[in-house]
Amino acid sequence: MAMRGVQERPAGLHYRADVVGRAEQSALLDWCRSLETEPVVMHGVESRRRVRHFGVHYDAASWRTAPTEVVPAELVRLRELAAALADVEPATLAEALVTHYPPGAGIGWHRDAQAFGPVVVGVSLAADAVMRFQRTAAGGERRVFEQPLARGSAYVLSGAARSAWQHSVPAVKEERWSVTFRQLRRRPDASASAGYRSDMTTTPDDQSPAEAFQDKDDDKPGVEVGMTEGEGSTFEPEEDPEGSAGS
Ligand SMILES: O=C(O)CCC(=O)C(=O)O
Repeated sequence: MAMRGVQERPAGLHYRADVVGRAEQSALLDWCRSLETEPVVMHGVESRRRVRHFGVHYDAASWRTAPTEVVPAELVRLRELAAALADVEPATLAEALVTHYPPGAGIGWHRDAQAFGPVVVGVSLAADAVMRFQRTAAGGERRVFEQPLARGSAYVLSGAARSAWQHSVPAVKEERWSVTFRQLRRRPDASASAGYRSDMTTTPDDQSPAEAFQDKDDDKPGVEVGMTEGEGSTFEPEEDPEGSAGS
């Protein structure tokens, strides 16, 4: 079903097909399928999609980040590709989020949490999908866009696509995996290891030795208005005219 609204390509959205070749996709998928994953739990409800965090764990209920196991060797080349597309240093992509969408799973309208930096790169594996975008323009007009995400492709969300537009992935028909790389605006919140802040309102003073992050003073708790069931995502509970909220 076509989205209702005025078509506008989000500024800062970049898409590149065939970033990952077939053989590499196949090896990555074998590895992804071997991972233990967990559902995203929001308000006690488990999402249908399942996730595994590397580098940084993000808790959708508390909005807190915490250091977790390092980005593994299997994702290093993918992170380099992602970084090249986004024109950032690979090491700044501190979080790698592996997401499994079984048939029927998707992700609802959201913007990624403000704990994460201004650039998000996502790689699609196993099945084609569509990423939908929406924003409300001056005067209340709805602007929309649909970006097909072919298997093996990558997208970059930066600028307005990252900060002003919401995105969602409608329920997939076939099993899909994605790997999302994100920067941090600051070091992780939770005190999973010595020196990490456990209070989101504290000014960072001792940076994580392991993680690069961008220290921006516009990252304030309370700016986020609610969370989707989506991992690593900030949900703005606007009406969903497409009825396509995620799993
Ligand atoms: O699966 C994707 O490509 C999108 C994931 C996403 O939007 C998120 O995890 O916040």
